Amino acid sequence: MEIIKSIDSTFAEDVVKGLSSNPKHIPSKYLYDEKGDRLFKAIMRIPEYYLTNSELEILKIYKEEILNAFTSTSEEFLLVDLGAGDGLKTKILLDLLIKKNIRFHYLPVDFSPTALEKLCSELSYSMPGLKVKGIADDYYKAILKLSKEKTKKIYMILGSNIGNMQEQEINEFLSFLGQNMENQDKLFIGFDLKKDPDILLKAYDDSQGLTRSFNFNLLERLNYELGGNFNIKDFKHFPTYDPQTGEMRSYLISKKKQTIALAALDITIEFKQWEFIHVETSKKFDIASIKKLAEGNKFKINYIFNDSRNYFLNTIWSLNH
Ligand code: AVJ
Repeated sequence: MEIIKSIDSTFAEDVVKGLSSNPKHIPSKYLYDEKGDRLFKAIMRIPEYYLTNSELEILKIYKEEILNAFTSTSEEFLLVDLGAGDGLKTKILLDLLIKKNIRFHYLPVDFSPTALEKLCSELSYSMPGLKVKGIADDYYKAILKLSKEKTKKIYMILGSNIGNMQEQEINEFLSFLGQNMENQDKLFIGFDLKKDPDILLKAYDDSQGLTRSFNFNLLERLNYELGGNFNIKDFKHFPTYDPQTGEMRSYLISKKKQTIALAALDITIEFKQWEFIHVETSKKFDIASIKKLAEGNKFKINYIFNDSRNYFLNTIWSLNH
């Protein structure tokens, strides 16, 4: 097992920047510390968080077609899993690749080194023949590093992870990826679709309260890692859906006027009553917006796969020049 780690300690900087902005916000990647990883794993397994089952259905039904679309030769490739998490969905493809004796290396990329370590050691145990190398980094740095390798690459972004970015960031990211891809490379990318807001709101405010704990864990992390004195009872978890932009957004709203100290950074943060921290955006898409993203960033869509409820799409892209 091999894990390449290169994470700089920008957490404190990003927190200070985000909490001194108006509106206050914290990048959602910081939701995933050890407890956050555990909670997200649990969220992925509840039916109200429908995304997992929809994407699993697509992968199970179309795995052969998907692999055929990745490559038509016996040439070795790198399967780069951006935001691999616990690999629940990827394992369906890995199983089939191994069964078909296809030559490839699996490169899970995840911002969370703990999630990555768990995934890599679990895989080296359950799939002993698999060549796996974890990359604990953000997407940009990982792509830049990998662009220097000549081997064909299949980039995967599952789970609608791309929806965590704002529209402009998505475009910046896709254009960056395109510039660092070769004609033979492919992008396998999943999109959560716009749907009944009641379904969306339940997915981001589940009846077991797991999503609530997941979001509140960010305040606990600030307390634990930066000496904060947030009292969770003084905040309210509030998810909301905007049907126009397709953005599902989660806020932590201060129920009262209060001053929070972050002792490790020697700063205080003022909250007015009902002032909020924006902690996550999970954008929802439709076919037209997905086509626009592809075309606007010099990609073409080769394949589109959907689940039976039409909740989710997985698509395969290549460069369009
Ligand atoms: C892992 C980013 C796809 O936005 O749906 C789940 C994270 N947040 N429940 C999402 C998440 C709240 C998830 N992604």
